[in-house]
Amino acid sequence: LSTDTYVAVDLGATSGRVIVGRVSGRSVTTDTVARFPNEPLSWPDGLHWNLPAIYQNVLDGVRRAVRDAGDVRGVGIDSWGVDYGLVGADGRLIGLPYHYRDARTRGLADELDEAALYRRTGVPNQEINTLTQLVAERRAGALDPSARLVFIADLLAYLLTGQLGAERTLASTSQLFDPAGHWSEETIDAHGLPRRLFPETRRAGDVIGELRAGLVDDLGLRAALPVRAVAAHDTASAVAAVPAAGDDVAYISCGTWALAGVELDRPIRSEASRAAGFTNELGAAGSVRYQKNLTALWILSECLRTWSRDGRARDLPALVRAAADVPGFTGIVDPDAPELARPGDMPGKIARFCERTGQPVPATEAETTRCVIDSLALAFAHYVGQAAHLSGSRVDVVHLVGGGANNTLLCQLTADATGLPVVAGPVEATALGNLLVQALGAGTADELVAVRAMSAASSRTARYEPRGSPAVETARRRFEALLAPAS
Ligand code: LRH
Repeated sequence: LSTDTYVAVDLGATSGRVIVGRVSGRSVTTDTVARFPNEPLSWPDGLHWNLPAIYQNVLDGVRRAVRDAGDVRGVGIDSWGVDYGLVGADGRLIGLPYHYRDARTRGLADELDEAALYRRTGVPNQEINTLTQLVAERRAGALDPSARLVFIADLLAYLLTGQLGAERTLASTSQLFDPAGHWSEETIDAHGLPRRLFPETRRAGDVIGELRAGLVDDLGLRAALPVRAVAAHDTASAVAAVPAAGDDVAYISCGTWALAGVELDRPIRSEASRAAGFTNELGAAGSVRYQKNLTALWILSECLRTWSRDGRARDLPALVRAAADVPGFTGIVDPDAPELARPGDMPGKIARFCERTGQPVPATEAETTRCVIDSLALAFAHYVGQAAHLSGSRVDVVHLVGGGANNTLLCQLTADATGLPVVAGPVEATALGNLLVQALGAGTADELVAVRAMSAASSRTARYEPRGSPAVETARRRFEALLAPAS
């Protein structure tokens, strides 16, 4: 059997990686050739992405991939959603892309007409949305009328190939795209944005272009190398690689963020769905990812960042082990609370949340870690239940993919809280989805089934069975009560 080699560039909001995949017959083997932190820059005018560092890391990774793997068939790039760069009429990048946690959108999402936006785009208001960011820039007079908007993965593809475009799964995170498959012109017009800002869309599987001539030498390539569009939204790539055999599954893609939901044939734009905060984003083969976005492992990274200010580095796996040994379901928080989406003193914010809501306040690092993990498991159970209920879907098993699949405590508690088996893994679902979409196309549902089967055949998963207990039931009710005032 012949083996084809592809390179996946997977850019997450906390770290990036370059992974080589060798695809043969019914399986794929992967090799991570580069891993690098993605640290925002706090500049005088706000919080930005360090795009030059990302670009350099991507080039170094692709160079290493080509050196190690030899004959590479293509490169695919995926990234976190919502953020973008602006490219001027002369083709040059205008400034550095803003980070979605930059404060310029603070409070702004509340001013937008959510009911109308949800009907048009299937995406509820969030400060991080591309639309909110663009409205902030337009109001500040900072939007160049001749600019084009390019999402992060598409921006890297642009820097590598010179070709501009907007891959549809990424565009669907913006709150400017109709999940029927096109930009929402009404939304663009209603917010005073120029239509020319929005480039032509492309689909997973399309060839974007070949690497610029200048890079062919630099990367040690013998011939031109195609860059192919994948499901460029990292979550869409992860969902494409959920190793599910049947339809009755919910997914949780858990990393910096957690996205919990189900895949559907068409969007749900009902009032109840909007009130529950579900987004309708697109999947690799045009399906709808009906999901709730939650701040997730970032809450723990921020805790670690605060604790390690004493000069002693903390180790997350050790903290999770310690968390398993302290009593569970004491103080719990809503991971979707706005203050937990903002940087700075996370342990203090967690303590104040518990205090304000009349709960026991976690006192130690282990207790705070336990509080976060319990809260995530309860949130996952709540939103998996809501996704099933609002979409009328049956859910028999929950697939948890991404970095969270390494967290055994989180996986077991998610099984307990949902009352359903949890299949955890693959950890690198996003990169697998990226590689397999390049290899198999995945423009159709049949191809997507093949992608999932190959992912299942190629990855290690662990199964967690629910352990029914009255304590979980009580905690579930306490979690619902925490959400009640907001909804
Ligand atoms: C997860 C993710 C998520 C959101 C957020 C900004 O990495 O892509 O789906 O879009 O980042």
